[in-house]
Amino acid sequence: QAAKVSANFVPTKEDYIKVYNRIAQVIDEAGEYDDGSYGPVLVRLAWHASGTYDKDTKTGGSNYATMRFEPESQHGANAGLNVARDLMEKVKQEFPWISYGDLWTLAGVAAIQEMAGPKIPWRPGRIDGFAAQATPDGRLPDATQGADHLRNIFHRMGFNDQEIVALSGAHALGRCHRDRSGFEGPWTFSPTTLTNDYYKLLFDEKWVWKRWDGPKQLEDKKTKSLMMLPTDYVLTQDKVFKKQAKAYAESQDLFFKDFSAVVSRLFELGVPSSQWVTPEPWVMPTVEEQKE
Ligand code: DDH
Repeated sequence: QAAKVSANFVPTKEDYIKVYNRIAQVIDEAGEYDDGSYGPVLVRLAWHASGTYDKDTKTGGSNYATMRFEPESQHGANAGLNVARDLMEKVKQEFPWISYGDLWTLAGVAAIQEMAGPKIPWRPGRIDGFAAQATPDGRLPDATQGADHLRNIFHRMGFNDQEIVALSGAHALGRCHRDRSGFEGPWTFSPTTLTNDYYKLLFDEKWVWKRWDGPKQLEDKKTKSLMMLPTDYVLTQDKVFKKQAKAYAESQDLFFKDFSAVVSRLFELGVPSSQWVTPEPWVMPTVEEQKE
C-alpha cells in the first residue's frame, strides 16, 4: 500500500525502517543475478551518488541524487548502475515520500548491514534536486591510475589516507563486469559478505598481471579466479597505504570500526547540516535484530 504524500505526513524512524526492510527484501530477490544478491550494486550506487562531492565548491554528493539525470547517468563510471536505480525506483513507488538521495544511501546502509557488515549510522534529510546540479564527469576514481590519483580524488571529497584505505575495503563485495567497466571478476571468495578478506588477500596472495585482451588488471596466481584493479594493488605499494591496509588485514574489528565511520560520512557528503531531521544519525536495526 503506497503511503500518501501529504503536507502533514512527517515520516518517523519507524517509517524509514519500513523502507529499509523493503530494500532488504529486494536485495534477496536477485535469483541468478551475479552472486545471488543485489547488495553489492546497491552499495556502489550509494557510493557513486556520494563520491562526486567537492569540498572546495561544495558541489556534488548525495543531496540531490543527480545521477537520475543525463549526462551523469551516462558517465562511464556509472555504467551498470541503472540496474540499481531501477530496483530503487520500485521502492520509491511504494514509499513516494522518501527522497531519492535518502533512498539510495539507505539502500547502501541496508546492503552493508544485511551483508554482515558493521552498522552504518544514517539519517534522512536529502532533497531531490535538478539536472542543472548534476556533476561533471571525472570526479570518481579511475581504476587504471596510481597513488597520486587516489589522493587527488579522495582528498577532494575531504578524506585522508587512512580513510582512502578503509573505504577501499568495500571491494570485499561484488565484482567487476566486462560489459560495465571492462574489468572482470570478484575480489574475494565471498562477494556477498563484508569481511576484511580484501586486505588479507592483497597481502596473502601472489598477484600477477592477467594476460588477456581487456584492461590491465591483476589475478591471483594460485586460483586465477580473483582480481585486483591497479588502484587496489596500489594499497600494497604506497608506504602509507600499505601500513594501513596491513592493519585492516590483521583486524576485522578495526576495519569495521573505521569503515562504519567513514561510510557514514561518505553518504552525508554535500548535505547542508540545516537539512538533517535529527542532530545525530540513527542506527537502523537489521532484519534479524527486528525478529528478536
Ligand atoms: Fe569500487 N569499483 N572503486 N568502490 N565498487 C567497482 C565495483 C564496486 C573503483 C572501481 C570499481 C570504491 C572504490 C573504488 C564498490 C564499492 C566501492 C568496479 C567494477 C570498478 C571498476 C564495476 C563493474 O564492472 O560493475 C575504484 C577505482 C575505486 C578507488 O579508486 C578507490 C569505494 C570507495 C566503494 C564503496 O562502496 C565505499 C562495489 C560494492 C562494487 C561492486 C559492484 C557490483 O556490481 O558488484
